[in-house]
Amino acid sequence: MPDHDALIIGAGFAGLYQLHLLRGRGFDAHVVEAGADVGGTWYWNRYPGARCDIESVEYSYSFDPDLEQEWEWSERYAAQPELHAYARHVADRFDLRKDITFGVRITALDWSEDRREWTVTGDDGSVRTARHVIAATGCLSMPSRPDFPGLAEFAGELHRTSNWPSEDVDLTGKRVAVIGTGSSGLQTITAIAPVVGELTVFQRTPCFAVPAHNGPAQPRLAEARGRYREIRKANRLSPDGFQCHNGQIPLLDTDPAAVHAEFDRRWETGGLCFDRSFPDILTDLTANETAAEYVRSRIRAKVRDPELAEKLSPRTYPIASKRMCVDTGYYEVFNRPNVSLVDLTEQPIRWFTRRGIVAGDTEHDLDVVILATGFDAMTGALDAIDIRSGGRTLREKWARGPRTYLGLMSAGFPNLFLVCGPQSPSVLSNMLTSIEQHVEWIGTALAYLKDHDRTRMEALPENEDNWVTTTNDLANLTLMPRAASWYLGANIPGKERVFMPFVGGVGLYKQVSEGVAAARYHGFDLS
Ligand code: NA7
Repeated sequence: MPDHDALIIGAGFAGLYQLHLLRGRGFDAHVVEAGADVGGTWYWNRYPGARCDIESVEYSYSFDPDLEQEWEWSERYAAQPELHAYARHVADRFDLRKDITFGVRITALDWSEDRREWTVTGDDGSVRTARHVIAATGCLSMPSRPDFPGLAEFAGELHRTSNWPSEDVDLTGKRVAVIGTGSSGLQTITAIAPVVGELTVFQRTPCFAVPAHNGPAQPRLAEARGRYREIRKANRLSPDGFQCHNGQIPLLDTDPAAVHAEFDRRWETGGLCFDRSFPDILTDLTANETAAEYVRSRIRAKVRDPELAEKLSPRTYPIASKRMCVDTGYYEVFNRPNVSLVDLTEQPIRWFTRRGIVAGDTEHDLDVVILATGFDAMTGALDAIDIRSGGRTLREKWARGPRTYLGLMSAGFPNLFLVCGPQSPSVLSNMLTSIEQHVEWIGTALAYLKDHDRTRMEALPENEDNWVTTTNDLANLTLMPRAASWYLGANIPGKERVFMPFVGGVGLYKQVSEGVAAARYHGFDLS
């Protein structure tokens, strides 16, 4: 018999719940985690200002009503320390730590068809066997590593938002550069600008940021506690996995004054529901441009220098085709005398020196460089593991883009489950909603196998092909693939450009994936 019924890779929000759920159903499950503590994303990304862009009452577990009632969120949008504390609380409250090995990174998975088990190797040389492996490895967990010439020469401090030191980093009065203006860059820039001496922001592509209007979690938390079941159910059937009013009337059929009023209303409310104002924003370029121009007008109103405002205004991709950011005073930071912007489209980074960065013809003298350059999204963490089955690696199979059935399994790799894998809603949704749905789907599948005396489950190639085609076709109905985004791997040199998440929404996906399970796992081979 293998060492474990299920080995779970990762003790982030997905791995913790997967362990709790499988244990509760009588499985022997064990988690292996590379970090020194639980929390996943919220363990590693502890940079200044790190904060969730979904409200806490929705970015939280729904599986235990007592947990929902007892945990006190302090802010509408929780910051990293609070999210990490929440993960730690969950681990302790459900006594999960005793089944977690910390500080070991899984390097290889090898499937034995004879024994029907995976051999799982860690970077400490440890070897475990398991009937099933569940990759709760996260969608944004493998940092991208841009190859800046001379980076190793730089004599100052170098930090990455994706792996921020646990000890205090003192930036007071220093000359600091931030490279990258996605969510991590924005949050870092906003947090450190008042502290540092000089801040130079290196921007390759400006982002669209909508205001958070963050504040105390109450009274919304108390209101949510009174009707959590209703909220969670609605979230699971919604497009995005959180509460958004999805406008039904196309922007192009709406009077311009009413369009403006609706944008104003959403801007004042704050958060990511801005792009859900009208159903054609993500499908029609003219509608999209109207929304984009609204945000640009807001940027112009916030940034005093018109030239700078223009540089901060995205013009090269449709709004919401790259992940929008949720900010608290980001644009206003550029009115500070100690903050400057380097537009990399005009002055590309040429190389690092001992003293700083040469961009265009200018050398920027720096004490600290912060890389907020993003992730090898969705596939990076799996690609980093040597996953072998039947003489083939998953890396080889996915060389032309990831292929899965429902984002849950990949044909040829039996008993390997992915939590929020490519071709599932994952990063386009509230991750907590999607994580819970996947964890429960996987738990139910393992229970079904056990109850029916089966030891092997594999996605069938023809169903996988159909699902990959379906997800690509759906994406192509929208403007999403028009941006050079990490959704399609465009941020990683050499990565095949394939739109990876399922754009059909959480609710539709739930119906399909649970329908498949109800039809005795249609499209999977169980033996
Ligand atoms: P993102 O959103 O991928 O942002 C990374 C940023 O770094 C983005 O502005 C990139 O520009 C920039 N970047 C990446 N590589 C380079 C190089 N080589 N040179 C200059 N600039 C570069 O990652 P985040 O960590 O901010 O956010 C990830 C998600 O976490 C976010 O979407 C939320 O879901 C939470 P680009 O746009 O590629 O031109």
